[in-house]
Amino acid sequence: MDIEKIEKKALSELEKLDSLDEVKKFEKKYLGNGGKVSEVFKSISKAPEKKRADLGKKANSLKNRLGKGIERKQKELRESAKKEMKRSFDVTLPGKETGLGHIHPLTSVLRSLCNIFEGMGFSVVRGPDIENSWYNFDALNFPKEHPARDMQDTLFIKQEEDLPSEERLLMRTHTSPVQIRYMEKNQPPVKIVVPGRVYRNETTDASHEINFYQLEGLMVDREISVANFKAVITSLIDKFFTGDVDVRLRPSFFPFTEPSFEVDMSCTVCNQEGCSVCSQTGWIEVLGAGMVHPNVLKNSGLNPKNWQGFAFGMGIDRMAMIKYGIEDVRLFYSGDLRFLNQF
Ligand code: FA5
Repeated sequence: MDIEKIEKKALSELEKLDSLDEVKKFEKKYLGNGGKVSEVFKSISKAPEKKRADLGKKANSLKNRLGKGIERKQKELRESAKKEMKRSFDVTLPGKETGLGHIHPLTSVLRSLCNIFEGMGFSVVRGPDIENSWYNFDALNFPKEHPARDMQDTLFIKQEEDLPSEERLLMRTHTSPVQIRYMEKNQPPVKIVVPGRVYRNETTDASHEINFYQLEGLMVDREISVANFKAVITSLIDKFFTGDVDVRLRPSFFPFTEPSFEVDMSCTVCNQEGCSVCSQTGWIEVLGAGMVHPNVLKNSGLNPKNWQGFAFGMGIDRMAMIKYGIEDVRLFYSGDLRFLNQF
């Protein structure tokens, strides 16, 4: 075997390589197990005895020279890659700004309302978005024929089986079912707020969406009255709104409260001059409320002779609209960054 010839051929091959991957392959071909150099070593044993020492020296020097040649080539290729990088990067060019995400205005309103209630001793609890008719309607004292149960108002889930009406699944139309779920498992005194998304099958306009957010409130103890409700809501309004917002209470009706009322706040979009958000009235309805109906306490396993309380359901979107003077609730869900980036 002509070792010098092998070396000459190998070094000229190495010289032509122009990537680190190729150098790796070259190294395997010559210096790897079963490679050309190991063939040279194997051939020594077959040579005449007096030539073996000389061949051994030559084979070792071939191995060393190829090893050094490979190292030199790798260094050379790495340096030229670095030079190329420097040439193709202009470090003086201005950088591209990556847009930072931020909290959605509804999330931030919801969080700050929860914080205020927590400061007043309320706990924050949650319930499922998919409910059954028992928790959403029956347990809340809705009569069987109440129009809210209609397919036109409620989004029912398609189900294979023919289930009893209380077990029919639906997208919750309000956060009130969590009142029952909580009282079933927890004895009074109860002092909770429940943030969450609710769903309704209705026509949208400037102040109505088909899904929106509510914050349910429930306080049950031995002696709770409307005065406690008014104190809690007045304190919330003072803490949440920075500017002046007027509030009024109107008598209303909900099957799960008696007496019931609604709370309106002055329209900040038009300064009470009349606009599409307040339906030209100057007032925006923000929450429904009342004293918990005795049947609701019974359905939750509590004796209405021992316990009483107030409950309310606040429209988070409407609170956000009043706080920021937003003229259309649908903007919150539009995904329009020109709108969202203002917050
Ligand atoms: C209810 O949902 C009752 N569960 C509230 C309640 C709870 C009453 C506990 C008594 C005791 P109502 O449908 O009025 O009530 O909705 C409550 C609030 O949600 C409204 O005052 C309004 O602020 C908001 N809201 C109602 N419908 C929409 C809608 N389509 N889009 C945006 N906000 C809405």
